[in-house]
Amino acid sequence: MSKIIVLKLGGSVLSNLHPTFYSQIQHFIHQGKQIIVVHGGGPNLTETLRRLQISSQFVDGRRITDAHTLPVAKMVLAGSVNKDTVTQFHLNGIACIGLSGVDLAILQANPISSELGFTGEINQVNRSALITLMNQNWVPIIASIGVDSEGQHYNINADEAAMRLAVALQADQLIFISNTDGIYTTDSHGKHPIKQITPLQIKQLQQEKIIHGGMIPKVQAGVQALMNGVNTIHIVNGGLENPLPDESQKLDKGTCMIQE
Ligand code: X2W
Repeated sequence: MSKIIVLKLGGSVLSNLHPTFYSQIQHFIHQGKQIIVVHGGGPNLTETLRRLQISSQFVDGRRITDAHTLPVAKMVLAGSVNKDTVTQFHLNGIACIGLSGVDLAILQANPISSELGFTGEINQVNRSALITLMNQNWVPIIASIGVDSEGQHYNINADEAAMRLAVALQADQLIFISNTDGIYTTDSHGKHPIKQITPLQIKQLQQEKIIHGGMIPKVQAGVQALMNGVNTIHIVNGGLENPLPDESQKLDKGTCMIQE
């Protein structure tokens, strides 16, 4: 079985990760596991665009990336967010290397539709580059910017990028780390987190609009990863103590597992 764990770090949780997150990663590395991080940065990007008076528009959780938005996406995601993330890992004693999907053409992409502009989807992953980096015991920390054969860059939803990497590497685990307790239903008694969910239940909750907005690419990516050979998929709250599931606590608080 593969010993690769792909972590997707949502932009909303980057500055809010529980300190035990880093000790868990160190523990995994000690156990001989190989870690790859894909990070988002959507909220930082939206805020920077707002300051530049460029509006943000989304279709089903994916940003429409026009010619004004693309250079800002590269600047924020591959620039400040990537470097800030690398620094946090470094300060917590984890050897890592910050890259975007453009470097070594790790994320090869094409446009999704004319409506979404320079928003891309990944059609190929440079696996051998990632394996070479991981064999150096470096954790690759990747910003979700892709490139095509003509050199055009694309903004890629980071949940989708993490899923593609996990599938390409046939990872053992794919863990989406955000600032919410996975998926939950709400009624007059409050919030009810869902601990385990199947692709069929996800479809139903999407139809009922209980799963909506930014959760859509996340659960779709989770289902696709599951269908394409990734062993376990989790959605966890990175602000909680020991947020990453290990063998004994796969269904703990703040954790949602997507299962067949
Ligand atoms: C995302 C990339 C960043 C991202 C965006 O522009 O916001 C698309 O939607 P979070 O923090 O994980 O949401 N790209 C195409 O996914 O960030």
